[in-house]
Amino acid sequence: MSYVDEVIERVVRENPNEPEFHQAVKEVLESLRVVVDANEEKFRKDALLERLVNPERQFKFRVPWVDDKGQVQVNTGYRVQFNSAIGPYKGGLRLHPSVNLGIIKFLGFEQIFKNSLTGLPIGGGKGGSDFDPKGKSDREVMAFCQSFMTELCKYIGADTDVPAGDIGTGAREIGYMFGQYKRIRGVFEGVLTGKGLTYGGSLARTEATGYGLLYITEEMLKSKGMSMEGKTVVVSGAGNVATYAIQKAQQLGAKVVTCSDSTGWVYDPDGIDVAALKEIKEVKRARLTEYKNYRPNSEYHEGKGVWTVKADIALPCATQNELGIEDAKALVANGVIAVAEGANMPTTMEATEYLQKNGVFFLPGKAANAGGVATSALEMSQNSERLSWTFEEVDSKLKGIMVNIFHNLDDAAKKYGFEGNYVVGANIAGFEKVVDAMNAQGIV
Ligand code: NDP
Ligand code: 2IT
Repeated sequence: MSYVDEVIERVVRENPNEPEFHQAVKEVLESLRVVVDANEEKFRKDALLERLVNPERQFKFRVPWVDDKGQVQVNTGYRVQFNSAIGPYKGGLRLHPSVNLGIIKFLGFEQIFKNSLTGLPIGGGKGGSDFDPKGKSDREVMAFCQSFMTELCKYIGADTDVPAGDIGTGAREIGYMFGQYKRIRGVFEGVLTGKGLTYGGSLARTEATGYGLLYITEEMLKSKGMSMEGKTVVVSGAGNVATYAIQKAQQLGAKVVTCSDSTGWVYDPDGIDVAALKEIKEVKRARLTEYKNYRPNSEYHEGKGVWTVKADIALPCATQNELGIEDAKALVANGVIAVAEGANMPTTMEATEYLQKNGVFFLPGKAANAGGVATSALEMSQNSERLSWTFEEVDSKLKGIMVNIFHNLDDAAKKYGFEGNYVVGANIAGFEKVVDAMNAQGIV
């Protein structure tokens, strides 16, 4: 049996009930086959792949907090410190009822390669909790965040592990967590990114993931003699990534006709109104059912459906495995040109293969959504030098990073004989730097 197959089998056996983690490992290792086969003897002897798929350490902890009725609630917190070969652990904190260890491990594993692709010195990590911020008062969210950080603060620090936002963790949650960290540890340092602008946050971090997604998509289209100008776009999600992806797509001259949340989706033939979306989601924290009040010409539908709308470009920006084989078939039948992942692993493996086989340009999340964590690393730099850069400075660095990522994965795909396969390109390009650093640092 090949080394890759052996390690995949072992991961499945040793990590039962973690299907998302299996999926992420399979996708990466399958596309590394060509590199692993060429170095099989050395990699085997060093157990390189076994070390890569085992987190350096992981924490699971109790998070008790008191709700507004005086009732004690108990959630579970996680932080997985996956790989620190190229820098301190870096990755978001997800707050969503679906969170479990397997989900955090899949996200942490992806983060290793994503962070490597940014070209910045950040290792891979991820954390979160099964706490659901939806429907909670600000005080309840604060109580949860303080309890969560009371435990998490033992394991993180500006030079060891720097968490940030993800699903359910935005500016409000980061603020409460930062306050509690400072209170307990007594240090004002860049221990979290995505902070508010008045206490060490970076301009353009809020926009970075969505903007970065469009910068890399535009660069890919440019390499094919095309651009976003005049394209019709379907987006899923209505959170941080989706909102700023829609905004930048519109700035580049495209028309975005959909967005979605966990209960339904909107079709707006005149193009999504970003100001309305922000008011509904960021200010009122309400459902997309409200969108019709702002845009009477739009339609609201319950359930899933954005991938059935005819479009040139599809940008999944909500959550994992939200774009399956039937969705891929619908997109292809409607003539989609490109799919770029704003979310982490939103496309199933079967759907990815179907899109690629049908000539759709496919940009995987670990490259396409790397603008968020890249800008987090820029926030760390600003915190270290105790300065803040202008919006234009950060945005132009972000753009440069995304353009570079595209060419790195395009070149890696070509070098190994997989021209146009950006999944293989991204995994190999991300892997090469991490492996070089792991080899240099000995068996650790
Ligand atoms: P938000 O919490 O801001 O928004 C998430 C959006 O997706 C919401 O509209 C939410 O619906 C919807 N959603 C979440 N879970 C589900 C689900 N199970 N089924 C259907 N819809 C769902 O998160 P972000 O925008 O930050 O994150 C979106 C994706 O992007 C995630 O995969 C995240 O890991 C990834 N990502 C985020 C980065 C960042 O900087 N924030 C960086 C790189 C990747 P509702 O409004 O109903 O809650
Ligand atoms: O998935 C991701 O890259 C993020 N949620 C952002 C991580 C970060 O450290 O900014």
